[in-house]
Amino acid sequence: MKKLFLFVVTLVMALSLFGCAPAASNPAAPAAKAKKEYKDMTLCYPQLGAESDWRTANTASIKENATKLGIKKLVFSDAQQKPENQISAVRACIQQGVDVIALPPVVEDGWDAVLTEAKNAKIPVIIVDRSVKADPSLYAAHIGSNMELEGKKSAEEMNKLLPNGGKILELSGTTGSGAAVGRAKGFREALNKNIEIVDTQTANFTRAEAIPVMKAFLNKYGTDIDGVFIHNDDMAIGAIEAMKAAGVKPGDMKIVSVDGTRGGFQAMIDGWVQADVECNPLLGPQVYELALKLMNGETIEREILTNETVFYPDKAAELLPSRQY
Ligand code: GYE
Repeated sequence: MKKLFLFVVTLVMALSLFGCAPAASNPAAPAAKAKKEYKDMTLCYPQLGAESDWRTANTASIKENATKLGIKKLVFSDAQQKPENQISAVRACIQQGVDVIALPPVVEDGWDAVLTEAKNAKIPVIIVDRSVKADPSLYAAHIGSNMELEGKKSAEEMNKLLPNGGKILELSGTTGSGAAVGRAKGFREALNKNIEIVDTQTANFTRAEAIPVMKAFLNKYGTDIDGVFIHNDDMAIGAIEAMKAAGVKPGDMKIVSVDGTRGGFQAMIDGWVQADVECNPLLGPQVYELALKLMNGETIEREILTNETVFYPDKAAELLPSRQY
């Protein structure tokens, strides 16, 4: 009887000891959940195109940082500025079950359906660079520039360049893109009343398209134009080519451009561009940092705006060698 009692006591003690150990690593306990690291991350970046030097630098920043941080996989594609291609690329990423989608949307509209699909699949989406017009509950955050502010800064430069007013043209970015819409809006809001925008045309942010658009402008309005607001440096370079061909001299028409690429700096050095409003494409580090936070369910900021400045010809030669794009 005594032996049986001892046996039971020993058994109970052994069981309780045994039972204690696994309790510390109870899988239900939050402390036990391993934090995700960059090496666990598959990120989808359905790039919108390769239309400009800005875009090339943005792509490089995403690719280089994927390697530098050692993420598991980057699913990269190029939609060639076609919204339908970009939507298909997002859909393919949802099917692959990536951890996070970072989307630089070519245009603002048309995202609700595919963003809903991502949400249903529990894949967080970070909107990068340009904005979307979609229900904010459909994406986690936006990282990029304040395009309206860039437009406002551009107008302030044009106001300074044309203190007595004048006639100007606008070479716009892709129709319906957050960058073009925001820049056009901010520009109009801050432009002096004595400056008239006589015409506006898109050249889709490309050098190649800007040449015929500027040529047609010059044919139509002659050289009776005091300035041109150009939504990016690539289009400025194309427009300058058309101006040269038409006999326009640097400074005859004041040019305010956006981005601050090496090409834009060179155009300032050559006297063609009078002010270049910075737009920073090097968003890779911020994208991955935010994506990791989302994978770990951490609280995040919904709107992360890039700090940007304005560059002028007087410092262009000095700064050009240190420009990264
Ligand atoms: O200014 C332009 C590019 O969305 C901010 O897109 C970006 C714009 C940039 O093609 O060069």
